[in-house]
Amino acid sequence: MSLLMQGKAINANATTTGVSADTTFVPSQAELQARQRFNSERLGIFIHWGIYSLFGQGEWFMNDKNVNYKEYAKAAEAFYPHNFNAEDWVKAIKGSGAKYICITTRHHDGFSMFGTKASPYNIVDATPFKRDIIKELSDACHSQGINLHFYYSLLDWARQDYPVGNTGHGTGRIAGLSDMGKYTEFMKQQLTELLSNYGSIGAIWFDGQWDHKADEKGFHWPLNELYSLIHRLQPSCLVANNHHLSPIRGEDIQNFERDVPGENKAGLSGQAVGKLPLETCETMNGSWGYNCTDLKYKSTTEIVRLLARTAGKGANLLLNIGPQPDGSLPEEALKRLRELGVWMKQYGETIYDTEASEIGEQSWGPTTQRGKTIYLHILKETNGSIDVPLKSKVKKVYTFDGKVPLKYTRTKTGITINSIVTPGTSDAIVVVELK
Ligand code: FHN
Repeated sequence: MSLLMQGKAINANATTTGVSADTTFVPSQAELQARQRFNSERLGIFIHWGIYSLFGQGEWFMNDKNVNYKEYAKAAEAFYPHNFNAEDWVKAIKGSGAKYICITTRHHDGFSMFGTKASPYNIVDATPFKRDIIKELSDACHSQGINLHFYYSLLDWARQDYPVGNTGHGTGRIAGLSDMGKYTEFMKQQLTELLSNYGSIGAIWFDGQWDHKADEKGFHWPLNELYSLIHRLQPSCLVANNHHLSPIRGEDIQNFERDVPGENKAGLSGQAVGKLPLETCETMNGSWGYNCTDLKYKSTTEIVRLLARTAGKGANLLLNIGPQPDGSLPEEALKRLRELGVWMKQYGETIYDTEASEIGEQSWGPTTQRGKTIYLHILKETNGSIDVPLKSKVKKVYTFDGKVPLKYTRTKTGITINSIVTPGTSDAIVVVELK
């Protein structure tokens, strides 16, 4: 078990003991269709926004600096994001080619970014801003036609009824006051609100299960109750749980944090890749919540390459932005959204609604496939030719740009494509049509 201070996660053992999963669960037709829709989308934008943005040190500030929850709550009294404009956010995000937005409705700090009757500690009742930004965002998403997902933290550093786990030890909660039954009712009330007051929701994205050890005695995450509530309230709402374990019944998406499925460079994704729709989440710079010292944004080329690599694994990329305390998206993020949009307009056909191809990822780059068309995403310099292992018979090979036919020769294991020019672009795409 390891605590990553930047990855901000406890990596639990690969067991689901301690979790009440419904072993009889069978996904409904609506859910299966929603999985299909999700699986075709390939690009989503993650938003980590809360009162923590005021401190400019990321969403784990409260834990990292051992801030007492009563002191931390004073930030709510100063939260007035006067530049927040949901329509503008959605327009900029849609412009990137993203098909969905996933926003933090309540992160580990326990502050609800929506108007909830379950606790006064929320954006409507506890800030001078008084506006339900989740309502405004959901209205904008529905009117502009982009799917909306809700991030929801299972753990809470501010509530007494949440049993103290691996994190949040310095936030002033008194261990003896925990009451998991009461906390479960609180979560159920909030999830009911989230799925009743904001129209159709594409997915609930849970996080924080790793706060309690998988084999902890006497502790049970009530996942069965939460998942069945979600499926009952909105049958087409998907369930994702970023627990860094293999998915359990009732879940619709397998999540990978900061890693392409099958890789485990960040140390949170050792689980085997399963059959559910896959999603990789990654930051645009290095932080989830707004961090005023983190200006190390990935270049658009790096993002495009990551997108091609995740699509090559049959996964979606959920790319994160941490909005500023004034409610605007950082200029560096907006720039990348615009540039990504230009790329997606031209090359989206090779990404959306594709699957992992029979070729897989090669030394020169990943591959995607739709029907009998395979897209080779050449990301690395080549010496004028590439080897493509392939069992199927080839009809034609050509460049995606300009549809220029390319010569190829048969080899024992597939084909070698000649006269490959690797331009200085993010991704040189070659199309292979199969017979
Ligand atoms: O602790 C969180 C972190 O703040 C952030 O929300 C990421 C996003 O995947 N998930 C958690 C760590 O697993």
